[in-house]
Amino acid sequence: MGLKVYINGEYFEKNEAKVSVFDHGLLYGDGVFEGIRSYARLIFKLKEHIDRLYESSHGIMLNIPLSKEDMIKAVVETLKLNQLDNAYIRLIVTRGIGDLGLDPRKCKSASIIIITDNIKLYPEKMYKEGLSIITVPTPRNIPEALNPQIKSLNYLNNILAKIEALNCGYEEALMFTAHGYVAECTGDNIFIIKDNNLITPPAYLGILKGITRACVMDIAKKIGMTVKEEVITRHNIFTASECFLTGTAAEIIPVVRVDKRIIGDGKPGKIILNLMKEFKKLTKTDGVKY
Ligand code: PXG
Repeated sequence: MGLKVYINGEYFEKNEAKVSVFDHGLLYGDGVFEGIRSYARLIFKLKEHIDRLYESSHGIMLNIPLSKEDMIKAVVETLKLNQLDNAYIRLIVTRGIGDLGLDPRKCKSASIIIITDNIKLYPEKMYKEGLSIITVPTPRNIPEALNPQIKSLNYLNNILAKIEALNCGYEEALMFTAHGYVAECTGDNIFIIKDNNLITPPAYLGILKGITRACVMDIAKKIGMTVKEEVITRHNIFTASECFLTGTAAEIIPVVRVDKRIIGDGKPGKIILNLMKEFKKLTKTDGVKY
């Protein structure tokens, strides 16, 4: 028996799980999503992800036809059905089926999709040795036009940046704001460490307010670091003692080279390793059981 996918209250086999070509999620990227993880049958930061999903949908005036409680129940039920212990959960809400025009009023009801699958872990080498990343020319979307705080289905901005990195032989791209400040990577937030300070760009610059980002900031405070949300430049990254990325899929991943410049001593630093250890502990104890 294969994995089942939830679509609007019904379950479909993976191969049969399909959406209409008239769905505005496909036609226009008109929708929102979340990527969530579970660890040993504990859904990590589920409430935070659900809250962000509803904030994103509110941001695009998309009404989700399920209460948050029912959405949580649907996620839990899908995980149970698929008997996944460690899962990657993709929650998608699209504007739904409409006609070929932009008009969202033609879409009578939102479509809700819950995909749960086995998590594909990044190679262990990346965590042990650290990542080499490259800055790219495509700036992050300006928040006045399409705010990156909305986790929308329109990810072309990030995909273009990813392509630029891949074209240069790098797996990850560091993006700037239109004004040239450090923003984030294509699917991860960025942090630097300088002395006992943990510094990350503020959300108002136009980045996704990552849930792993918030979690790492909490851990850092608990271990006595000073946590700052500050505008940072490329220079600040080059002169940092440690640098890392955070995201639901990647968790905490050290960065040891940016634009071929070595950060710190070129190896995952002591503080990062400690944050990774504390984060791992949290994923084992914190979460909604199913
Ligand atoms: N920034 C962006 C632009 C993201 O899309 C994050 C930061 C990290 O946020 P969380 O809440 O996960 O700590 C994300 C999350 C992937 C993938 O395949 C990653 C995300 C979305 C879709 C795919 O790596 N991002």
